[in-house]
Amino acid sequence: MTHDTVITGYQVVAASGNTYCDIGITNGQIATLGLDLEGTEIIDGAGLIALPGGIDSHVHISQPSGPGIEMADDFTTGTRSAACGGNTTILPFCLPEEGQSLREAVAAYRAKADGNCLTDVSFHLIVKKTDPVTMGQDLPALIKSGYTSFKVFMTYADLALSDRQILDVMAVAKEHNAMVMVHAENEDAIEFLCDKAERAGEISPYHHAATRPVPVEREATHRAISLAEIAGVPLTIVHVSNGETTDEIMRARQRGLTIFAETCPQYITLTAQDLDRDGFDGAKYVCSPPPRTTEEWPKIWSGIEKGVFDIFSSDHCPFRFNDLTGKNAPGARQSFRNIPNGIPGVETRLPILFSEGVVKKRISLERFAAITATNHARLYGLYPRKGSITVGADADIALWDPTLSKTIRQADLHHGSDYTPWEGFELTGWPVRTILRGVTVMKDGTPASVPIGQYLERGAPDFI
Ligand code: DUC
Ligand code: ZN
Ligand code: ZN
Repeated sequence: MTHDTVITGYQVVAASGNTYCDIGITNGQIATLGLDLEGTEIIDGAGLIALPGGIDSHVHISQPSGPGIEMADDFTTGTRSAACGGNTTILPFCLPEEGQSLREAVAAYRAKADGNCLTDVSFHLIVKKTDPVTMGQDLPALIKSGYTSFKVFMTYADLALSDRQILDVMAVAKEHNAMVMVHAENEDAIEFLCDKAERAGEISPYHHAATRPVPVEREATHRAISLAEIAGVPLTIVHVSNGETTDEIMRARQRGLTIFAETCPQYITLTAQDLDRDGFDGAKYVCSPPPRTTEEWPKIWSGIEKGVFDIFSSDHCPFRFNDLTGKNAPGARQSFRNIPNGIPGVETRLPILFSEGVVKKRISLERFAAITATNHARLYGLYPRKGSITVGADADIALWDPTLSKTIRQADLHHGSDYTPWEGFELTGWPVRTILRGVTVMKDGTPASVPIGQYLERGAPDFI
C-alpha cells in the first residue's frame, strides 16, 4: 500500500508508550504504524520525535473585552501562533456580548473563525446568564450540536454566577452529558481587598496579585467542588495556580469525586514579583489567578508529575502592551483594576513544558503527550479522532527536535501581542514541523499560508 505521506525515522510517542516506527498517512488520517512503509511523500528526520499535535483547550481569541479594549489575536493570528508552537487544535471560549444569546454568540464566533484558521478549532461556551431560554433551550440545543463543555465564573461582576446558578448549570450538564469548567476565585473577597487597596493608594499592577491571594482561589475551589458533589457532576477546575488549591483537588478525589484539573506555564515559571517590574512593565504579567511565589512552583510540578493535573493549557489571553486598547488602556495606570486581564502564551506552552519538564527529567514523554494533547481530547469529546498517534486518528502530529536550544524572543513569535512574558527564557526542545490532517502547517518556524483549519463538533466528554 502506498500512502500519501510517510514519516520515517522518528520516535513516536503516545500517552500509553513510545516506539520507533514509520507513520503512514492517507487522506489526512493515520493509516499505518509500521516499518518500511511506502509513500508518495517521504518526510525523513532521524533524531526527531513525533508527538501528538498539541491541543490547547484553554485559549481566548477575539473575545469581547469591554469598551475600547481589544484582544490582540483574531483567529488568523491566534491559530498561526498555535501552529508555530506545535499545536493542531485549540479550544477558545465563546463569550456572549451584552444582550446576545448563547446561540447568537456562537454564530458570531463561527463567522469570525470559519475559513481563517491554521489549526482546527472548537469552542467552549461561557454561561453568564441562567434565564429560562438559556437553560431550557439554548444550552441543551448547543450541547446536542457539539458544544459539550462550558465555563462558569465565580468572580467578575458581569460574569460571576451565584452558587444557586452554578448548581442550575451543573444540572443541565448532568442531564445532557456535558463538562462544566470553573474559574474559581471568590468575587466578594476580591472586591473587599480591591476596595481596601485602592483606599490605601495601592494601585500599581502588583496589587492585582496582592488582592487575589491564595485563599481566594482555595476557598472558591472547595466551594465549586462541593457544588459539583451536590449536583452529582464531574467538574474541571481550570488554571490552578498554587499548592493549597491543588490539595483541595486531591482531597476531593480521595473522597471519590470526579474532579479534573488544569494548570498553565505561568504557575511554574512566573511570580507575583513579575507584576512589580519597573515602570508599568508589571502590567504585562497581569492575569487571573495571578502568578504566585517560587515556593508554589514545586507544588504545581508535583501535581503535574503525580497526575493531579490532567491537562496543561496556556490560558492564552493576549493584549498588546504599547496600546490604548490593551495593557495601557485609559485608567490602567490609575488602578490595576483597569488593566486588561490576561497574557499571551499559546506558542510557548509546549516548548516551556518540554524544556522544563521532559528535558529536565521531571516528566516522561508519555506524560507530556497525555497532558498536552491526549487528555484534552478525552475531557472535551475529541478522542480518539484527536490527541493520539493511532491508526484511524487524524494525522495531527508535531515533530520535535529535542536538542534544539533557542531563547524565546518576541520577534520570533507569531501572535498579535507585542510582547511575551517569557522574553529571554532559554529552552531546549522545540517543534520543527506541525502537521494537521496530513498537511504541514508549520516548518522550521514558518507558518503555512493556507488556513486549512476546520471547526470540530465534539462528542460527550470522557469522564474516566
Ligand atoms: N480567566 C481566564 O481563564 N483567562 C483570562 C482571565 C480570566 O479571568
Ligand atoms: Zn478564568
Ligand atoms: Zn482563560
